[in-house]
Amino acid sequence: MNKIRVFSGIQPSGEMHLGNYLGAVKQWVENQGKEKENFYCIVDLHAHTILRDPVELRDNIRSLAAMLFACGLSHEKSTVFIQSQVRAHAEACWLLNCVTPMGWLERMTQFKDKKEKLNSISAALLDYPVLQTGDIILYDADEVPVGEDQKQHVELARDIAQRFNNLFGETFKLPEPIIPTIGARVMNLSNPTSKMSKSFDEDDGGVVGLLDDDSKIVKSIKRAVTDSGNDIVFSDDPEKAGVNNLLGIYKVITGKSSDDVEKDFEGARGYGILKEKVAEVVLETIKPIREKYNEYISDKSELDRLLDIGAENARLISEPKVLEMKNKMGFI
Ligand code: AQP
Repeated sequence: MNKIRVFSGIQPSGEMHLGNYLGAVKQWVENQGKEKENFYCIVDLHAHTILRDPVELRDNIRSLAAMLFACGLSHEKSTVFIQSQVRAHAEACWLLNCVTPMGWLERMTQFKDKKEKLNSISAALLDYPVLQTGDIILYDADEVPVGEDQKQHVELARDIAQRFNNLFGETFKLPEPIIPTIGARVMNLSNPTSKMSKSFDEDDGGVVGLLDDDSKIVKSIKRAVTDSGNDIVFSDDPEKAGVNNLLGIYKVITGKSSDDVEKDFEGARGYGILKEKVAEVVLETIKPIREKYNEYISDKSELDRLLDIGAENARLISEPKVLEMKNKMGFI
């Protein structure tokens, strides 16, 4: 029986944060223990949808690669590679552009959100989900483990794949988004109604970077916005979004049930103890990752060697697929 194939990606658009880790990368590492074929991609072409400084981008790409290996991805259990080193991705994007109606892209929530926050936007920002569709369907991925913010894009990838199949004959599998039940949306600590994000942190304290030092992390968690009450319970009340976020982080890291999490804080007065405990488990999680990161980042040639192995594997699958697309579309 064929193994389930998994594809997911992450942008080198800044330092990896707790949201990326708990919402996505933690699952990727866990997938390696299952009978699955895993492809994890550093989507650097996506990162340039918002113009990047070349020196910074290059550093970010290697730093993210070191971070992914430090989190536990293994070049033996997963294909870990850089998107721009596998040409089929950019080529598939053009071919898929030709079958994607403009209206499908204009209604993407992430495009609308980013458009609001930026002074000028590129055509590539609108096209981001088409490039992402190519990333996924070139590998005939069955599963795409992502945070909740990416669900709409994976659903669009299904629609585009289906449209291509209808127009040119059965070519692609239709992928499924796999969203974790907890940790799927880690919110900004200073603004708990917005998701934690690499590129947008208005007050510079709402995002926990995996490379932040301990004192910065403790300070950010202590300053996390909460409400004026003192009940430490999960709640849908928008007023309690901050407390809910802290409890969610604690829950996904400890692996406890919601009831057990609430029991840990029974009888506590005020949110000080919650913040203290959350800081404690976050630091415990991040410390070993940071130590391994320092090892990977200090050996550039070894890091590049691991990434070359990944790119080679990725080409073996994606190049024949893009040729199949071109043949079916009538190119010679
Ligand atoms: N706050 C979050 N909570 C849970 N999961 C999250 N992810 C991102 N933010 C959160 C998940 O991380 C994976 C990689 O994300 P990405 O780098 O491809 O892009 P993104 O979703 O746009 O993440 P950022 O951090 O907000 O980056 P920028 O600011 O550059 O756009 C995805 O699976 C995502 O769901």
